[in-house]
Amino acid sequence: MTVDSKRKGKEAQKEGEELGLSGKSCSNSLKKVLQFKVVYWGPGESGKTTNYFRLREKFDAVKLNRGYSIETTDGRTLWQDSVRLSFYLNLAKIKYNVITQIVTATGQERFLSTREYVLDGADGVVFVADSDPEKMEQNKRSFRELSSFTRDQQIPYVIQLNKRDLDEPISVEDFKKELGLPQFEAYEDGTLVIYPTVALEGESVRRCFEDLMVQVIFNFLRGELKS
Ligand SMILES: Nc1nc2c(ncn2[C@@H]2O[C@H](COP(=O)(O)OP(=O)(O)O)[C@@H](O)[C@H]2O)c(=O)[nH]1
Ligand SMILES: [Mg+2]
Repeated sequence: MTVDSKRKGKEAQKEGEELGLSGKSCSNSLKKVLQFKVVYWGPGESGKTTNYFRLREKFDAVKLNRGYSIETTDGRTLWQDSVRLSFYLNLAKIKYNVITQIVTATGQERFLSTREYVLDGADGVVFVADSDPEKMEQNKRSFRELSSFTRDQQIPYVIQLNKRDLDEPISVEDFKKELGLPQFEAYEDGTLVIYPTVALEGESVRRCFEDLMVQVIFNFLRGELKS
């Protein structure tokens, strides 16, 4: 599960621009297996389960399990969705098999304790917010909750502003103001401050996931270098 030498880790950072995620299976050059857990977090009905279904389709060729989802009688997620995706990563001439378990938490108030549990051992988080202006309070509450659970852990995360196809979505500018995020578009490393998506159509779902995975993987490699 680990990257073996510091030398390789350093090269990996230097040659970060060569990094590429691929769903394609590969040959005998496979060297390492990395395992991660990614949580989709956000208020109820923001599109977390939809994200997960779309990802499952996009990585269909290499998915390891079918994923499961338990719903309440009104069709909402009761416990959590889970799927494992397997893909390959080329980094500094090393081929990694990255296996990622993806879980989504229920947004329903009465299951608060299960939401906290879902974050246990998370290597990365995608916060899925709703573009419906009427859902802003819920977005903010859920974001605060996430921050309070992850405050001391420095888990990499990305923020997705979903349902951009709504008739009158909140403007990106207002959304950023409400959440206290910077108004510029991207950070220095190229990741976006927010990822506008239409999960229903799978739009930008994969890019958002991949940008998070790059952070997750580098975070892991940095940890390896220190130890
Ligand atoms: N218009 C629109 N509806 C969406 C989008 N993504 C999800 N939905 C709908 O929002 C509802 C809640 O989605 P779901 O994925 O179950 O939300 P969850 O509670 O966060 O898991 C469903 O009816 C979805 O079809 C989107 O991008 N646009
Ligand atoms: Mg759900």
